Amino acid sequence: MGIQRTLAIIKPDAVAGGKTGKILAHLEAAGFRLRAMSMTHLSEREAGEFYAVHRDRPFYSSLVAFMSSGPCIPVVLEGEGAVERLREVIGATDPLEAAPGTVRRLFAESKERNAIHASDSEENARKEVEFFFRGRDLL
Ligand code: 3AN
Repeated sequence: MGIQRTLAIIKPDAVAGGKTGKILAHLEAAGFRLRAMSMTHLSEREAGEFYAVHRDRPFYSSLVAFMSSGPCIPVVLEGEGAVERLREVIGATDPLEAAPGTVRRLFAESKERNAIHASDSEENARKEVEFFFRGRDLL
């Protein structure tokens, strides 16, 4: 599988709840290396574009409102098989279903306000890294 890069976003619920440091520590302890990080407040248009694949889902407008409700922290993480590994480390979408010790089980409030996003494929990881970072911001 080799070394991969993937995108995580510490979502507005976790940033506002003062959980950023703990989540980053958790990711570093899980073996990921940080390659880029920023803090940004997505507009509704940007959040809608980022989640465009979910446009037809019933939770889309609520998700877009939540993701543009406050600052979030996109980070690029690198490591062996990083895409799949990060999905394991964050846990299931719903924190009630997420395995013990996963980021969502530890830090998420609900299925929507679920603390962290992670790319779900190598192709989406590339697109999502590009959405937030380019050029010299990516180390
Ligand atoms: P994941 O983030 O685990 O890949 P997706 O891609 O199915 O989950 O959903 C994207 C985001 O949409 C989730 N992170 C969550 O914030 C929100 N979401 C997913 N399903 C629901 C739902 N049934 N109700 C409310 N929000 C949801």
